[in-house]
Amino acid sequence: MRSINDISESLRRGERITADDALKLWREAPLWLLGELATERKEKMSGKEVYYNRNVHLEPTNICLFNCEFCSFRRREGDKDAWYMSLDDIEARAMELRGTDITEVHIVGGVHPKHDLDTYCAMIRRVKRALPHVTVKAYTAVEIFYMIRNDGISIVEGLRRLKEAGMECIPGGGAEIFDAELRKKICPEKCSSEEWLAVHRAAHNMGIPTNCTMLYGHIETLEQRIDHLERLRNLQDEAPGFDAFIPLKYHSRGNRLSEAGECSVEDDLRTIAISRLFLDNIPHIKAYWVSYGKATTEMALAFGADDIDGTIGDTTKIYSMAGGVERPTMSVEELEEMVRGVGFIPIERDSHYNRVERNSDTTPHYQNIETKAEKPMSQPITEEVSDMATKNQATKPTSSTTKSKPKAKAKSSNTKSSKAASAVNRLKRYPILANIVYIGIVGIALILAVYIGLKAGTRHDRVIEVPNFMGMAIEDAEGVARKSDLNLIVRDSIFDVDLPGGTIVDQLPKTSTVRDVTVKPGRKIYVTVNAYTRRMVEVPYVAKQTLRQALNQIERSGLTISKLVYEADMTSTDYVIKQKIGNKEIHPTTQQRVAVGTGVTLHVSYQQQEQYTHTPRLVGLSLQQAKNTLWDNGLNLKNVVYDDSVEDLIARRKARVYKQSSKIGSSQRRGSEVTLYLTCDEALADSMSVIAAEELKEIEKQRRKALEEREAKEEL
Ligand code: V47
Repeated sequence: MRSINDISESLRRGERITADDALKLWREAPLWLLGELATERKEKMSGKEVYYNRNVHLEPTNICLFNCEFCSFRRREGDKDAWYMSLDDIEARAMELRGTDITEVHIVGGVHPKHDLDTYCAMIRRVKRALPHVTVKAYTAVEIFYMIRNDGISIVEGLRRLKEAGMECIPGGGAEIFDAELRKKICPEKCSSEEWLAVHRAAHNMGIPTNCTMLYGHIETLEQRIDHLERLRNLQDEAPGFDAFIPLKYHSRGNRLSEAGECSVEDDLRTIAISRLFLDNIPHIKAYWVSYGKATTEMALAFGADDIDGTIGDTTKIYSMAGGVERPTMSVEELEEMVRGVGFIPIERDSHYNRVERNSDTTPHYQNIETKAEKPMSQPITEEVSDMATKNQATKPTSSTTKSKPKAKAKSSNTKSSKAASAVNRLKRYPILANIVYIGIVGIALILAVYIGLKAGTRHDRVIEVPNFMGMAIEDAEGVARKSDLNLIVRDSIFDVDLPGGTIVDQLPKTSTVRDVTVKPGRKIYVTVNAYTRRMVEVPYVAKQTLRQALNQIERSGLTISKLVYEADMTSTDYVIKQKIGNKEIHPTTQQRVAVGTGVTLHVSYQQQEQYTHTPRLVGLSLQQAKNTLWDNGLNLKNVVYDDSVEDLIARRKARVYKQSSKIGSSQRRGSEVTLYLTCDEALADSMSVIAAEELKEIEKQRRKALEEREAKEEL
């Protein structure tokens, strides 16, 4: 076994360490040495930069089939504090996020018994439909493995479908601890380690980047931690694709491992440092601030972490329910302050570690499109910043030796004037004051640089009001764009039978009735156009599936529902018995191509005792959302009535339901028809929507009460 000295020297030469070396370091190396070695390694890999992003989490449900010992998040169906978001809820949530500056939605939740691959794909599609330019980082390998196995398809095929739906990368959750014996104890129902690794291997081979995690600080041994890291390192050697490793500190409140307690901050810092040193092939180590809290996250940056995750906006409950940060949210300013305070350079990144640069006067989505492909720029390291880093690392006996060149350069420019040089020397005697002055200088220099850069890049500060292209023919719109010095890009096409081909149906940035939306000359305006000809698509065979699966498949293929015809059955409800296009029945062997938007009639089963369904809330939804919701609940659309505010065909696309013919929560025979009333009057739609939401809440309260009473009676 090598000595600590030998291992340190070997690390400094950039060599790989063994599992035994890592174990020795973990047990015996002084904390300051781990900090120094890990910081040196971090700086070799990512310089002085520390990354953060603007993100939210979406946790569609906490109802989970699995019952892991460490989990405080999981609930059973019917539990009082269980939650479940339907596809419409998810889309509505994503719609609320429109206009914010996030670049990533991280979707992860319980493994819900009724979710299949189609549901998971539909969730992503709904999010992408509302937020086309935001990256969806979705589903742990555990969720993915479950849905793929249930659908009886290969991992590659499952990932292909998720990718097609809009999944761009996979988060690192579900890895827990790979050791089979321990896994059996803490999460026996989850997929095995081999299966977890197989999902990530396949993703990497398909070019889908992923993250990886380790849940530590409960009942695992150090050997099991190292074994976990080694399996990750081996996979990364074999099939590179991990972007970041995230050590997840176990939190003990409200779960069945509580007795294990929580590990010390020293253990956290050792874990982060050893991860940085051992995982020499994984570019980033993330200190997830939601798990660590702000103080430990700051320290983690001096132990090799180069990422702190994002703004979050109080959107995840996994940690708060287990005793981590309550209502986790941080502004960009707070995140940046945290990084600067420890002497590093905060960099906003997208989900692929590209640097995001923002101009103050354009919409964020728009900027992201333009910056997405950019690679991270290496930032010159100023003397001020690197000095601050060394000063703040109080545990380090010697200062870092890296990046001496920029230091010398900065020094020579500082000594141009002898007065300035003596002022600098004087300042060096007062380190705190020096830091403040240095920060001031760096701040002013940055503001000046940004100002000068903006001036140079904005063609004499000219701004252009974005024209309203909606409803224009694409040829006319191109003329208008040219005259305005804008660049029109067709981003997508749809097919709407009611509209002439080539009509623009959507644009980004949009115009507004309440303020001028302006951009700089030459900017791209992304438009969606109504296609000239209908695309032909294969009719999928959806019989012998649940109604929900069939609806998802039909939506995915670009077709729509003509009607749901309910037929009595002895054994099942909401199963598709047969499907027709017009009068023609579709069989498994039928190969028929029809135009996009063609309606399919589904014959669906119901058992006598389940012949009634409840009318869902439709008020507040767009026509398409309302149709999907009706079908999902076994109902049909009768008529659509537009009020006077809906002036033309283009406006119809923006209209929302303000009234529904059947009362929310009322009992209806499956297959019944509902008429929808739509308006473009936002205030009307919003106020009716608020009333409808209240009504629904009241109905749900009453239902829960009735259920509890029934359960109480049954118990008696
Ligand atoms: O897999 C669950 C962990 C994970 C507890 O990829 C717990 O960027 C501590 O993976 N104490 C989900 N941890 C979260 C996750 C994640 C988070 C942030 C960023 C990324 C990324 C991924 O949370 C689970 C599990 O390992 N977890 N319960 C608990 N009581």
